Amino acid sequence: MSDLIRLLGVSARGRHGVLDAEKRDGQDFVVDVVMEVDLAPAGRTDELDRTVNYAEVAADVVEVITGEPYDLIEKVAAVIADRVLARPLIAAVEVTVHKPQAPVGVPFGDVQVVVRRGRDAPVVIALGANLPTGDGIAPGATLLAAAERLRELPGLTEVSLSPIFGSAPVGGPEQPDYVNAVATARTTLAPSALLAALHGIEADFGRVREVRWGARTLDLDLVQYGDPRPDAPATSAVVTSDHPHLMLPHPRAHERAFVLRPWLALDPEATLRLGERSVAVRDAIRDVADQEIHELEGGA
Ligand code: PH2
Ligand code: MG
Ligand code: MG
Repeated sequence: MSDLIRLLGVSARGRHGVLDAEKRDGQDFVVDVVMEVDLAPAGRTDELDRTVNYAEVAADVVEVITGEPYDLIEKVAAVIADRVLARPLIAAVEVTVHKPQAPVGVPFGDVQVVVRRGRDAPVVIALGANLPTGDGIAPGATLLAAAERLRELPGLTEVSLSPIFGSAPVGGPEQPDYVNAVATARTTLAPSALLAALHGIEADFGRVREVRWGARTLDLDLVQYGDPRPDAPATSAVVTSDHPHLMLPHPRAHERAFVLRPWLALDPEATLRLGERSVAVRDAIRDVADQEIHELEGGA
């Protein structure tokens, strides 16, 4: 059973409707938003940035009600659902738009449309390791085992793993060379839930978080969530986030050969969202040509 936030009865005047008089005079619209969000992190920490701020969602709803007039409340509901799904902690949403003063022609109580939207998005995950685990698994074998764990993760499908590359460490203290790879997949998980699952796998391989950019047994970074093409539907659209616990797309992926090279090897058409722009990985890679990286013969 999943956790929910229910925001009910947000109301404002809008000008949505097919009739000229509706566009001219306006009427009241009432909106309910039910969001599937894992509330355990907020329950544990009592921190607002671990959950969805319902006041922000309410402000978005009012903006859509009072904004561009549409003919249909179906469209109003769809636009609200898309706005809600842009938030990285939300797995699925149900939006109800009520139009209690609709020109129905006979006495009636209420009319409502309900739209439900989940997620189904392509994702890109970068894998890296440069220390053996406590029980002696070498970094290359760790990457292959981690990819197996990704294949077993509920809500993650179509997992493909790139060849494994060796790379010189970028940044951080002096440390051993890395092995790196990239996995692409599709997911129905919210970005935050996928990230939590990646952290769980890291922990299972003995990852400890001490030195920033220091040596590690396993690093799983969520590089990109969603389809970066501008015309992608909202259920698979790229999610951008400067949330303190979840930066999306990964803020440094575009300047790291150890992400771009394996990604390109897996998908020659790979595209990376950078701010408002979509950049072909095959182009971005030219700017990192100076970084030391080579494909390892026969994988790990
Ligand atoms: N990861 C880092 C820092 N530097 N360098 C290489 N070559 N490969 C990595 O995976 C890597 C790094 C922080 O995650
Ligand atoms: Mg990293
Ligand atoms: Mg990381």
